[in-house]
This record gives sequence, structure tokens and C-alpha cells, in this order.
Amino acid sequence: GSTQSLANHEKLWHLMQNYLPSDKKSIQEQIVNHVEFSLARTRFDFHQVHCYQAVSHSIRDRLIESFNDTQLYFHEQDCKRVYYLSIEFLIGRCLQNAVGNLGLQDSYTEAVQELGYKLEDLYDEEVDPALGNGGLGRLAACFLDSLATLNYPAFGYGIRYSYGIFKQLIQNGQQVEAPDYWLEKGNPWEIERLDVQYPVKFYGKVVKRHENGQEKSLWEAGETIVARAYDTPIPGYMTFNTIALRLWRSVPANEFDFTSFNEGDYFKSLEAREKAEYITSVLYPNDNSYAGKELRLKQEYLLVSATLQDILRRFKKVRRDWSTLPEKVAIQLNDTHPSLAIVELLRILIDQEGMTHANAWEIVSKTFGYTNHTVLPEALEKWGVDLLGSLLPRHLEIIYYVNMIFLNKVSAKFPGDAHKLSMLSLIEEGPIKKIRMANLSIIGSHMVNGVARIHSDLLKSDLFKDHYEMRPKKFINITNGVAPRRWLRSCNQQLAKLYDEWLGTDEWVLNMDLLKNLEDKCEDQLALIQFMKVKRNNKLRLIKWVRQYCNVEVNADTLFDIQVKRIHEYKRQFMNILYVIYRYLLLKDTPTEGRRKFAPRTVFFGGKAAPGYLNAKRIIKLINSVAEVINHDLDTNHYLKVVFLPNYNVSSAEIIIPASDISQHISTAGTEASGTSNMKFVMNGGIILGTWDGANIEIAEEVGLDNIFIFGARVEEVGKLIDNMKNSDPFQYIQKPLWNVIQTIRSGIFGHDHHGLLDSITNRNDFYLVAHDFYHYAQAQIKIDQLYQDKISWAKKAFCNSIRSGKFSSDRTIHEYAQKIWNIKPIVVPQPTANKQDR
Ligand code: NBG
Repeated sequence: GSTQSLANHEKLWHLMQNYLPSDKKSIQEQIVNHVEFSLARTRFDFHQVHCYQAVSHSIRDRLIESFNDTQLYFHEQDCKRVYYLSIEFLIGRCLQNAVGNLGLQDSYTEAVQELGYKLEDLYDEEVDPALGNGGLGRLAACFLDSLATLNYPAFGYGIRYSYGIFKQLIQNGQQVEAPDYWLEKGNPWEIERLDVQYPVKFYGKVVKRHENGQEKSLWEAGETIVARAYDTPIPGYMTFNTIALRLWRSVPANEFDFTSFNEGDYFKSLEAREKAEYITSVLYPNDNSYAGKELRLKQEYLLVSATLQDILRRFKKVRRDWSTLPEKVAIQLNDTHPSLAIVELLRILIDQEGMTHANAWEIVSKTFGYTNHTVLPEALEKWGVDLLGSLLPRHLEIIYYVNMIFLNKVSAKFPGDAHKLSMLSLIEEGPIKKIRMANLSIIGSHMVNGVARIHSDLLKSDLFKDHYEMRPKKFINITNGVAPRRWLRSCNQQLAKLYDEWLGTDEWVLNMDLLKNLEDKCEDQLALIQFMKVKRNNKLRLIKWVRQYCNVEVNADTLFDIQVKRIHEYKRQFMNILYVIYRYLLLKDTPTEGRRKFAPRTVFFGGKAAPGYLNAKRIIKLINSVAEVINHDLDTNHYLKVVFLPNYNVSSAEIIIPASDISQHISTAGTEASGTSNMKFVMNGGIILGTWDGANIEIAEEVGLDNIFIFGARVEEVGKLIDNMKNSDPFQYIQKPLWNVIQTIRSGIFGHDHHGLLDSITNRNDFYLVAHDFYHYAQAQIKIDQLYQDKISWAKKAFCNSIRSGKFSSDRTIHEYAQKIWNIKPIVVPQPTANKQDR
């Protein structure tokens, strides 16, 4: 039998001869083949969506070829790999990205056209996989694009939620959430790996056993489920390297409980099994806030447990010593959500591999890196000791042990410093004892980074001050970035084409600094006019979208002023809409002749509120109520309109961002860790109206202070200003113009349900300093109006923003991670020869 099958095996591999050809006729054959055999369609039942599916399958085939070769090659080279662990990956649509990265845009456009379809229309058939909330998940997706493009040996690991972030509907001006069952029509981009699945255990107890005179602790778990792998191939741009995003889905374990001997027990045991599926069913819809639910902790542990089993299986394929783990494996924790991985690896090394705690700790702490993404206290994970101890009893025991050893080191370094001990402890004392996951992440990692300079500085001076004093060299900054493939080349094809022409090459997609060679064009009127023509076309594209989804008519000659991001008090959409009202009142007060100084504007808002976040929902309601009044005021609506863009997500961002004249990033200084859409707007020639916060500061440095509108309190002043606010009368800290706005809202012209929201600033509750910054904000707005009157000066500034945005490519970011944290090198997979036998 076995010789026979070996012979068959040889034959099989021999038949798998050539790589898929890329000429038009072959591409058409590949597509048609999928229509007939993968989709089993007949001509009477064939729609555009099926064409999308067949085209996607044909691209997927190519990605499988390159992914398989990439894995084989990495294995042969036995290279060190990085594993990027994240509870969210907001990858967005895949087809356009894959076609673009494979360099097949022209051949596919033609091939599909002859079959009677438009490639662009097919792109729009794809559901947007939305397995993330906002910046954190989108960052992870940009990182994968850069890792693949730069040929780094990498894997992304996350969760395959059945329901992504909810769909936002606006009804009567209010947000209504609808479930996002994104897998409904199948997902051509994933490869189900029935052979890659691992048991994941929960609950149970720790038992003590004596072995060779030593006491050992072992976890006897109470419940087992299985995590099954689904791979989404991630193609690099203009390289054969293709990596994968491996997402876990929970399924029932295949063990059968033979104790169920009657019908009732039989159905009950099946019911229990079905519950396993529930664990990965839904993404928690909170951005920058932590809910503390047991199900979420289960999700986190499932990610960690399955991923580590997978990583260690790969590590063990070659015989080697455990001590070499950090030479072959780097694990990056995207925020604290996967930080149980530190404890899980310790548990495996100590309980299963029989290592001492000290040896295990040495290996573990060299393997991990931790990225912090926020300083907001409500976002820091702290799991109650009881909850964690019941779900993962052995892990809790290990955490206590780690803490004891660590606090001994603290005492040695700072003798008698009780304050330090209490700040650094993994356990927060109080009525409910809690595990501080950030502290665990810091001590279990060899590097800790923030995501923009100001944020990393704040980590050292405030949030993690005591940790910094323990191990100063551990703390570094790596400023975020975004993928220029998706966020310039494909979302703004006309601008990309201009850059190709002007530079005589498309190399800039891989080296954004080349755009600096276009500085001459700043003085070239004709070039600036071409640049603004592209901007206008992008505005027209957004207008079409708005007509379809918001039923509002917008004028392309108005200034497009855009704030799109999750709704949050710290991001101050509230301040934006208060200013819109202020501007409306000013307009009403100004006779027609005088209104010329107001550049006509359309103010766009977009973003989801967490379903449980009351004030965020109130802000959405206020924006829509204001829009309703202002848009229908025939006296002013040539000068001012307000649009709420529903269901802001990655695919609508690709239409919205290239259309901006101004984009707003106006968080209170010290609250927005970095922001990443600010980078996307700048790349696409939008000017920022922003505060001295997050990456805005570094953007200002790159583009020059003349090319950005930056205002408001600086981070050093914030503490004092908040104290002043708390200790003074609202009539003191809220100035006249803002009071007028507040009175107008109270008058009820925008409806009567805004009192709760107003209370959030008028009762000495203005912790985000809306009132303080309002004046400076209004001043900056005047400057914007003035500049917009001079079209050429405006164009120059917008253009400068785009060509000076090179620093904010995620390629730069990833190179920094690779050098400063991961210590990995690019491994270029050889381009395919015609014959697969040669690989
Ligand atoms: C977010 C920050 C953003 C930052 C992204 C990516 C969390 C916890 N943090 O400012 O709010 O750009 O992370 O780093 O979602």
C-alpha cells in the first residue's frame, strides 16, 4: 500500500507543473472555470456578484501558489519569524488590493471587460470584512501589507468573528445597530484548514503532584473546545512573497461524552457542544474602552492558546534547544488583549517542558514585545482575580509567582519604596483585586513601545513612569504609519497616476520619500491645477456616494471639511458641531454682502459609537439634528451644509479621504495616542485642522507649520487647565460665543434631547477642555476661510502635504519594528520559474 501511494504521490506532484499564466486568455479561462465548477452556475442564474466571486477565486488560486512557496522557502531558510498577535484585524476589501499588489490590474481589467463586466463594479460587490473597531485593527492590517511587501517572514494571528463591527443605520437622527453577518455569501479569501486545529481548555482546577521529590502544579481543565485555523493570504506589493493572516474559529471538541445514555442527556450534551461556537461569534464593539466580560477573556485566551500551539509546532519541526526560541520567534502583542500569551508560554515551558521558572522566564521575556495604544484609563485592561482564577486557575497561580519574583527585584532596586511596589505590582489591591494586564505586558516583554512620539513620552513620564525607572532602555517610540498601496495608490488612482508621470516611475509606492523630488512642482501653476483637478474628481466621487446613501445634494465647489473616526468624547466631535452652530449663527447675523468672507463649506461627520456609550450616541443625534435644520435653511445653505456619513468603514474611507480639503483631528492634547487617518488625509492632499496631539505633531514637523492648522492647549498645560475648570464657575471657563451656542441648543431649535450632552461641559465636567480650546479652534477656522479664497495658495499647501508625507508609510514603521524589536531580516522568495518541480 505505502509504496503504491508514494508512487501516486510523486505522480501527483509531477502533474502540478506550471504556475498560472497571466495572459488575458488564460485569465479568462481561469475565471470561467470557477464560474462553472466552483460556483456551479448556469447562464440563467448568473449575476455580477457571481462574477466577483469567480474573479476572486481566480486570484485566490495565485495567492495559494505564492503563499505555499513562501512557507516552504521560509522553512528551508529556517529564518526567524515575527508573529503579530491582535484581537482585531480590520483588513478591508481584498480583491482590489490583491489585483493591485500582484500587478495584474491591466490584464484583469481587460479580461473582465471582454466578459462583459467592469472590474471596478466587481470590487464593489465585496463585503467589507470588518473584524476591528478602528485605528488599532486597521494598523494591524496595514502592518501585514508592509510585512509582506518588505519580504519579512511574518504571520498575523487573530480571531475569525462571525459578526464583525455592527452596521450603523441612522434612524430619526439616531444610531441603530444592525448585526454584520459578513460570511453570508461565503468568503473566497479564506482557506479553511481542517488539519490545523488545536484544543483550547478552560476552567477546572490546579492539582499538586510530587515528582522526584519536587512538587509540580498541573492544570486539570474542566472544558475543552477546539480552535480551527482560517488563513487569509496577504500578498506583498510587487514581490512573490505572500504571508498569511491566520484567524481562529471556535468549534466543538471532537470528544464524545459517553455518559449520556438517555435521550435527554444526549441532546443536552449536544447543546453544550454547540456553545463552543459562541466564543468567536462576535467582536466586542468598544474602541478605546474595556468591558471586562468573561466571554471576551475567553476570546483572548483562545487566540493566545491556539496561536502558541501553532508557533511552537513550527518551532519544533527542527530539533533544537528551547533556549534558542528567541532566535527563531518574535511575538508582538498588539495592546494587552493577547498578553495572556506571556503566562501561557511560561505555563507550557514549566508545566509541560519541565523547565525551571527562571529559565522559562528568561526565554519568555526575550520573545515578547508589547505595543501600547492608549493612555485612557477606561481602556486599560484589568481582569478581576476571581474571574481570571475561575477561567484559568493555573495562569493565575503563575501570575502570582511572577509578581512575587518581580517585586523582589523592585525591592532590591528601590529599598523601602512602598509606593513603587504598589504601582508596579501586577495586582491592583482594593475591594475587588485585579490583574493589571499592562504591567504584565511590560515586565514580560523585552521592548515596550508607544505609537507616536508624544505618546511614548507620556508613557515614560506618566502612565508607566515607575516601570521606566526600573528599565529605561526598554521603552521606545515607533510612530505609526499607513500602507501607501491602499491609502494612496488604490484609493486615489488619479493622483497615483500623476505621480507616476511626474516622477517617470512608480517606485514611490515602495519609497514614499521619492515624492519629495516633486518639490519643484510647488511653484508650477499648471501642475497645481492638475493636482486640484484630481481633488475635484475625488470630491465628485464622494458627492455621488452621499447622494446614494444620505440623500443630500452637495456642491463640489464648497470646502469639504471632514471628521471621520469613532465617536468619542476625547476626540471632540462635540466641539466640531458646536462650532458648526456658531458658524451658522454668525452667518445668520451677517447680511448677504458680508458673507463673502465665509468660504462655503460642507462639514462631514462619520463614525460609530459603541452601543453602550451614551454621550457618543447623543453626539450623533445632535449632529443629525443640526444637519436637519441647517440644510433646510434656504437663507444659508449655500454657505453651510452638514452631512452625517452613515456606517463609516474601510471601504467608505477609501472614497471619503481622497475628497477632503480639510480634515479634523482635534482630540485634547495627550489623549489620542497617534491617530492614523490623519496620515491618510495628508497623503491624499488634505490639510489638517488639528491639535498638538498624537502624530499631528510629527506631521506638522514634516509638512511645515505653514501647511497645517494646529491649535489649542499643549499637553503640558492640560493638567492645570482641568484643575482650573474644576475650580471655577462655568460662566468663567465658558466664554460668551460658546454660551450663545449653548443657549441656542437649549432653546430647542435642534430638538429637546440635548441636555445630557450639554451637562458634560457645563457642570465643571469639561474634562476634555472643549470650552478652553473652542476659542482657538474658531480662530483657526478664520484662517482656513482666508486661505481658501486663494486657490493657488491652497493648492500649494495641499500638495506639499501629500509629497512630504513619506515618513508616514507603514513601510518605515515596519522597518523600525524589525530592527529595534524583532531582529528579523527580509527573506526574498525567488520568483517562480515556469515549472513547479524546480521549487
Ligand atoms: C488606538 C489609538 C489611536 C491609534 C491606534 C493605533 C486603541 C486602544 N488605540 O490613536 O486611539 O492611532 O490605536 O495605534 O484603539
